Amino acid sequence: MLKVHYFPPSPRAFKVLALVHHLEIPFEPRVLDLLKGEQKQPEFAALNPNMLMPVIEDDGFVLWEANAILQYLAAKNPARGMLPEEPRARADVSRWQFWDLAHWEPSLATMIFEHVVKKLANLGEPDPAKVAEAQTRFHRFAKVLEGQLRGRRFVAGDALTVADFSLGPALNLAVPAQIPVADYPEIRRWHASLMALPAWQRTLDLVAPR
Ligand SMILES: N[C@@H](CCC(=O)N[C@@H](CS)C(=O)NCC(=O)O)C(=O)O
Repeated sequence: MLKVHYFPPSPRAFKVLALVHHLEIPFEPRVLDLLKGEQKQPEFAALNPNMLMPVIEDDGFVLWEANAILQYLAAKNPARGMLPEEPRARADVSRWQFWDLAHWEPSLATMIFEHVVKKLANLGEPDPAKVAEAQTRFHRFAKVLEGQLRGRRFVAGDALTVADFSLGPALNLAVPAQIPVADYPEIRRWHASLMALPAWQRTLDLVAPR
């Protein structure tokens, strides 16, 4: 059975768990507590030498990097259409997943770290200079995503794809991470439609603090 190694509060973990739920893949949850340094244990470092989660194990095949995991799981379940087979449609989805890592995620990760992780891990107050820099970067790229979503239900068109599962999860933390989404009605509309997905709700339930 598919094993998913994850730290519940992480949006990168959410990407994988939400897709696993959406594709209705049975899985064995392997919770890893990053706050206790469990990612540095030799058994986990043997799976991912970067000592970062999420990681999956699929009958002996180990894969890390959340967006690569999304592509793999979607490709294994082609009937669900989460990663189109037509080359241009597929390239469009990949483009948004690469854009996620290069441009979208870094600013969001900084805001999440400064406002959420620091509180969780008792690492002190947010650094105003880092927050300001992340916000400037966020606004630059949020305008691009806002334009892309105008006239489209989802990022790559009217069908849900793994691009949505890459780009959406960090916005689940928009309120506590103080991500300035107020001026982006298309982004808010799109994220609300992701929140309404049964798979999104099941994942929120799974990762909720107990
Ligand atoms: N590019 C990787 C990033 C993975 C990553 O940075 N994971 C973080 C949590 S969100 C982690 O495991 N951190 C543990 C550490 O820094 O020790 C991916 O998308 O999977």
